[in-house]
Amino acid sequence: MARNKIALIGAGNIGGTLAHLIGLKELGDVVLFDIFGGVAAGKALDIMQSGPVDGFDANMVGTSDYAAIAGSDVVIVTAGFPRTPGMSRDDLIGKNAGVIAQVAEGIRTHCPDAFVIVITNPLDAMVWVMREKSGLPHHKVVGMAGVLDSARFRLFLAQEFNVSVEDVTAFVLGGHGDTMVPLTRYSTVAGIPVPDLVKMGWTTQAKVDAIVQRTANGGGEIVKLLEKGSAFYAPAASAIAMAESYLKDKKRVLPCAAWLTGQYGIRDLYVGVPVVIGAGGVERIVEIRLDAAEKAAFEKSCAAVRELVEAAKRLVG
Ligand code: PYR
Repeated sequence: MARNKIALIGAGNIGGTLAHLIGLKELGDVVLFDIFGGVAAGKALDIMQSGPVDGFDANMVGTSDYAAIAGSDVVIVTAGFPRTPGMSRDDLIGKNAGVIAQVAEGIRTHCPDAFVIVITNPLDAMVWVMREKSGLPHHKVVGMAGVLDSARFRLFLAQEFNVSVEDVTAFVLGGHGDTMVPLTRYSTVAGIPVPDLVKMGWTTQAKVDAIVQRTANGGGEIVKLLEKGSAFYAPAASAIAMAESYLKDKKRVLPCAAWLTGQYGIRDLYVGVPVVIGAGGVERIVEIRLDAAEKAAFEKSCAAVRELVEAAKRLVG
């Protein structure tokens, strides 16, 4: 059986980490694309040379020629500019909308059957640009944000409760921005919802509120620390979880920016919700019941995403 082919558009920090994880997990062969073809080729060769040590077989090439992504099963897009301290993700729209439109053209031409995962910010609006300009079906184009945001939420909860991250599940809905909605009611330690843990005296509501706030600022906290660039290890790991679920038809339930057609009362918008990812792409949108406050927060987040999509339309529409 031939190996899967995975194209990574952008050979920066996330692109390189993605390629390394793909090797370590033996998910397939990699084409690392970047306008700086030498950087892409250098990283591809370097990572491939770690194969004999780590015990993986993968062919990895770097290129600045879109033709090399032909026939890819999965494309993960990180091309574009990252934030610098003081910037919000939304501030990137002017720079990144045009970049994503160009990448979408390359995907439309060379691998229109791929499953496409967008990581570039501002995330939800960039997924919209990718879908519009690539012409791929909506269920084959998604955004990586919810897995990352809930990983951050899980970590902070695990630290607060002094338990393994493995036993913490967490749920984050909405856009990948300041308005994201971490849902404590659907976040658990070994199945026990966080509000019950507050009642059990494991923590206080004030501490949970602070964790929710830290989760929403999770990307910004790292941008401030790095001073140059934004997070890359956790974003790459999150996108790999999505790619693996697609390639292995695992049907994992993962929060992703997915196209809503009336679910949650929202129509024609890419925004973060739980979905099932399998060989069919986004196979199902999971619609959970929200209380009035959660619904209001989700709708506020959707309104913020819609504004960004309108701005993207003016730029590349
Ligand atoms: C984040 O760290 O949240 C990004 O969006 C990269």
